[in-house]
Amino acid sequence: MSTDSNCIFCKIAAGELPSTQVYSDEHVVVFKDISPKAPVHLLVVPRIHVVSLAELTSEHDALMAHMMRLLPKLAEEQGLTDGFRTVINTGVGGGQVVFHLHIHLLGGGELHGAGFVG
Ligand code: DGP
Repeated sequence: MSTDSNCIFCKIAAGELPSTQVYSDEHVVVFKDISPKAPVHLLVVPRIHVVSLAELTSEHDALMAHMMRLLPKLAEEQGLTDGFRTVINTGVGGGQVVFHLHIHLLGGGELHGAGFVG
């Protein structure tokens, strides 16, 4: 599997760094964001190292479909019965800080608009 030994999310996925994990399977790990922006704030992270949406190829199609279909299941498990927000930051201009593709899953509070600050 393609991983990056300098990547914090690769280390979390490998269990080399701690996280509060809520789900894992052979393709992804899901853990609580260290700096939550809502009562529920999870990060859905592929085990393979992909930098961002901009680096995806057709090789990743099944993985991305898996991640997308997992989101509503996770939301339901977290009690987000009336909806949830997903965010993918891409590149510096998109506010990405950790350069390993991840989907934020947020909910449980008052979320309005698109949350754009700028
Ligand atoms: P982004 O801007 O999309 O790259 O967001 C990265 C998120 O990752 C940010 O909300 C904080 C979170 N984060 C960064 N380092 C860690 C960590 O070591 N553990 C956990 N659980 N979350 C982290």
